[in-house]
Amino acid sequence: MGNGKSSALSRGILEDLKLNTKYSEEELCTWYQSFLKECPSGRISKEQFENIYASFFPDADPKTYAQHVFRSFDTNGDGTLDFKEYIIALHLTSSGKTTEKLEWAFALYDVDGNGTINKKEVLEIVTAIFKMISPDDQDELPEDEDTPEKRTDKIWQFFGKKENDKLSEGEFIQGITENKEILRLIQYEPQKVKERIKEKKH
Ligand SMILES: [Ca+2]
Ligand SMILES: [Ca+2]
Repeated sequence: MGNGKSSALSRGILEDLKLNTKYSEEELCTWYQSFLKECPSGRISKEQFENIYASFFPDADPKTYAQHVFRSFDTNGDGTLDFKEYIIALHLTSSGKTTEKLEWAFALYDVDGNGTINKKEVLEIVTAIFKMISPDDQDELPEDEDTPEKRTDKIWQFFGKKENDKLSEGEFIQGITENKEILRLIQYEPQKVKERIKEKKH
């Protein structure tokens, strides 16, 4: 179905997105036009993505976290986010089903992408999340989770894991589903983050 116009969304991608998200064809086409306005190349670079995060957190350091989030959305690993990856990201973070969100959270924590999560990877993401929490807010955290190390220990214990154990995707999802405390501790978008993004949108 050769489609000569580069500004039109290909039928294949459109059908794929309609199937995997709740968005309508109309919505997708409208977003595609505004996406192209923002990103004429049709791709979001890692730097652009970091800048978006930086604008949400003027007094924190969201760079590391933004890099991890970027990696988890860049499903084909080419170092950019195309429209399809961008829409899937939008879908996951707003209207995705719980299992979809947890699968994404798994991908976020599986830093090296080898299909399992070790304790070092949990520490890496939790550390990145901590950089987005202001010192004042960190002071208010419970004593047994007020540093990335303590919080990681707590998460790891909740999963019933020993120091050098690994977590499979199934264990990760099951653990979180059965224990809401883990969900709170691993939270990819801390509550404060959500509030700020909301404020910013108004
Ligand atoms: Ca990509
Ligand atoms: Ca891993």
